[in-house]
Amino acid sequence: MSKIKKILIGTNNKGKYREISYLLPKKIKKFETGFFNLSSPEENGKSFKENSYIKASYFSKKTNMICLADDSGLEVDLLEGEPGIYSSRWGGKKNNFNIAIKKVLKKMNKFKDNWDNINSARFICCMTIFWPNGKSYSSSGSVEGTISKSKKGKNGFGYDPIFIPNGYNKTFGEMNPKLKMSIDHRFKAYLKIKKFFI
Ligand code: ITT
Repeated sequence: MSKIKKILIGTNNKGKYREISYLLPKKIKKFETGFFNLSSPEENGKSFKENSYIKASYFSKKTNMICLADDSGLEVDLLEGEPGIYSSRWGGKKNNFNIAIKKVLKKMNKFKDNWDNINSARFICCMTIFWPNGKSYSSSGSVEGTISKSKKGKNGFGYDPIFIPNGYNKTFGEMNPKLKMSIDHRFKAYLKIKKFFI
């Protein structure tokens, strides 16, 4: 199997792009969707896996490059798994995370009495690599944690300021980004596809 030497990172989310590029070996040549002026396809899949496949195949077919796409999100047990695959949409058309975070905290506050009892949540990530010959490979990873009662920290992106991974007392937003990227859902999904690169 020949190793991948250059890849299109199929995301229009800057935070994700930064983290995926950090995970990939330095010597791999990385391309952004912006380089090809591509906007995202409609994500009408029913799972993280389906949506990551939709993105990876779409961007690969548009560019004839091997593409790595990620579909990810936050599942909160008290909210019966919401926002889940709609994590990005909770931020509205402009993907505003202050709005998305407020929505989570507001919904959780409705169940205030249960928050401490049922405070479990997880980030999930599914990555798909799609090759121009139609071959694809998907992997997923997750990280368990709890939801902080208020926003903390300015690092990372998305829901990072309210997610406290199990075993730590800081949110991903407060944590050193390198530490986050060595324990999170994206890192765990990446470990299973690493073999295609090194
Ligand atoms: P692309 O589809 O262009 O990749 P997107 O932001 O729309 O960008 P998703 O549909 O996969 O991507 O939505 C994932 C959302 O889940 C993302 O916008 C964040 O709100 C959240 N999320 C995923 N991983 C996260 C992480 O590591 N830290 C914080 N929030 C994360």
